[in-house]
Amino acid sequence: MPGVDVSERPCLRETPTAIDGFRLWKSALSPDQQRALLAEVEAGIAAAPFYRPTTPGGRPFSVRMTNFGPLGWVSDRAGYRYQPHHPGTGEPWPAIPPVLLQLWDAATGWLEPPDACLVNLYEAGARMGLHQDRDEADLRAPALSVSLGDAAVFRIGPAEGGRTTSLRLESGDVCALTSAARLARHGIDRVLAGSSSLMAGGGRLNLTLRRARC
Ligand code: MD6
Ligand code: FE
Repeated sequence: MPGVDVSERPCLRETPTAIDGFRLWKSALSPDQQRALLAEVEAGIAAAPFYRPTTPGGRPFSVRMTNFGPLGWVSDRAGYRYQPHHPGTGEPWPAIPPVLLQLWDAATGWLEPPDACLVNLYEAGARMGLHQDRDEADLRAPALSVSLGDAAVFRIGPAEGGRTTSLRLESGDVCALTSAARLARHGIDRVLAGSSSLMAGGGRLNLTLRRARC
């Protein structure tokens, strides 16, 4: 994209939250950085198209998914797991965009880079039920996510269940589940259609970076 330096460091000012270990950086990516990242995601999905996974019980997810990086999170009748290839094409996943590796460094300080980047596409009506991210080998490593496109209502609560809190995740926001919140239950209740003009045709993308293997 002309005039946009995708290697420019994201501007990280942490927004305090009331949840121990849940970290939030509102507007971490500028509009130019969001457009540049979107262009990189679009290049990646040309090689690794979005597909609709099913739960182990056989129910289709309302989001479509793909992955970047050495490992990708997949779900089907055989269960949840990380694997090195796209289930549809059989090809390795595309590389994680460098700006996301920089963001991981800058935001988390975790020494090992992420080896998996799940890409979720929310089209009209898509949501994500409350879940825990727990398929990773070392649950001390953080999980960091970037939101692009339409805003979403994100819900988060304790690992053991109980009271949840809702907050809005908007385009360019970055959040992380770390330490005491690494196993927090979280999900997306709804996406606010028309709230962003980043993606032609609307919708929301969420990119979640994780360390799947030690
Ligand atoms: C989403 N996010 O924002 C779903 N997981 O579409 C997640 O599931 C998530 O935001 C781990 C860490 C941060 C997240
Ligand atoms: Fe998650």
